[in-house]
Amino acid sequence: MHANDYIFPTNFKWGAAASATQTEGSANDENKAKNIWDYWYQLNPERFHEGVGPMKTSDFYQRYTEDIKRMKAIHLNSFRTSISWSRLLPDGINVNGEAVSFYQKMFDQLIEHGIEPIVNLFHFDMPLLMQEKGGWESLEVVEAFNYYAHTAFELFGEKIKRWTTFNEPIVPVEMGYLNHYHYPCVVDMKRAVVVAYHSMLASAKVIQTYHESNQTGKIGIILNLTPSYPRSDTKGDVKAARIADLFFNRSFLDPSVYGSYPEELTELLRSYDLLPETNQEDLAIIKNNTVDFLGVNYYQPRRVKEREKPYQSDQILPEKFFESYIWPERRMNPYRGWEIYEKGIYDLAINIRDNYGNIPWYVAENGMGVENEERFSDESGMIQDDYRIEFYKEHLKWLHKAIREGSNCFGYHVWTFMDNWSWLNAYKNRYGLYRVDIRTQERSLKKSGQWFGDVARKNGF
Ligand code: BGP
Repeated sequence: MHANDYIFPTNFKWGAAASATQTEGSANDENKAKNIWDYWYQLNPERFHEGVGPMKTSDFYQRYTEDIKRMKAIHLNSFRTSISWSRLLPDGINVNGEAVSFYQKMFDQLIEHGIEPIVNLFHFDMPLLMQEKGGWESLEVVEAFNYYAHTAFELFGEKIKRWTTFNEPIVPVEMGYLNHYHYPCVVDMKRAVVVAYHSMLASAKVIQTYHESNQTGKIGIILNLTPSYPRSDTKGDVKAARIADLFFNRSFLDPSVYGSYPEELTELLRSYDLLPETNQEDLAIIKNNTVDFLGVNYYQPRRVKEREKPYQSDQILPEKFFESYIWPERRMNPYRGWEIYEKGIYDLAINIRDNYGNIPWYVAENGMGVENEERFSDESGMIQDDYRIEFYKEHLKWLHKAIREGSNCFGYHVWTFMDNWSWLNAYKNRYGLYRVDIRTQERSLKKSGQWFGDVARKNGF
């Protein structure tokens, strides 16, 4: 081995991530009920980039057989996606046989090709029926989610050995209840806290259900951890970063791994009369049902400073306690407008190693979005995305260093396998290893796909 080789542990998972609503399409199938995205698109198509909604996406529901062959062609040994709750249980109770057969066949084909499916239960796609009952604000929905999870375990548990309860539970809280981006477009800290708490309760209940049934796999959660860096080491800046970390990371990380909330967070919420209603029984469920592993999505860090501008809102929102800050050495993704900071992946790995019991974890998403990516195609039509190769390579180097230093990371998943539809951004930011022509649905391998396939085959680079 050369000094510059980056070879990863044996059996390392090299994969890609996706989610049901962003790839399946066939959203209007008569057997599938609406989720909040289908519904919201009907109400406000103009909120979606270029008016493109979740109906068709990349048509994975129809084309999965070919797509799985494409995964195999680039040597992936893992694929993490989600099940659509509103497709599997359109009325919340009775299973949709067509959906069962789709998921069964898709999982079987993955396994036949040596690709492990890692299956997530909730990726932002609340069934409309459940939102009408109050979404995550409602304990009835928490129970309904547990029922859905139980059904999925019974149906697919023999094939699926790694499950996750949620993807990025902060997103529905932040986007849906703090800043008016996602449906139901509420700005209300008190309600946001309830949504966050109930998501954790729902996750713990599902973990309990899993562990108490005859399942033989593992179950975890996927969190988007944003390392929170202070502008300086002054007391004020450090505190600002600590509070941002409490809100955006630790309010999910601590209950997931330790079954309890950081005291400083609880105290802070209490002092503003924002604590949700809890009871001993539910807190015990959270305490006793922690995750077997973590999935971590990493895109960019959070940089903050002590608040300097007067705080305007009459509500107590997280921003009351810090302001974002532009690091002078910041490097931006020139094609999408997010900071690129590769070392962040190392810092979060070391944080998990040192502060979260070195729990097994994997990178569940890491990727570089690019607008108008067609401009980078060569004469043959192949996207020459050297910038993305560079992005992966630099992140993988830091990840490799963390693993060498004892981090218990078992896999790396790019976001995403093929260009897909993304919430309000629709097809604005392209991330795929494969390009998708959204008019013809034709897929073609990008240069980064070729490169990543090589890395997967050699278990490193
Ligand atoms: C993550 C989500 C994904 C995906 C990704 C890229 O937060 O888990 O679902 O959307 O972000 O986001 P975007 O397409 O908005 O750049």
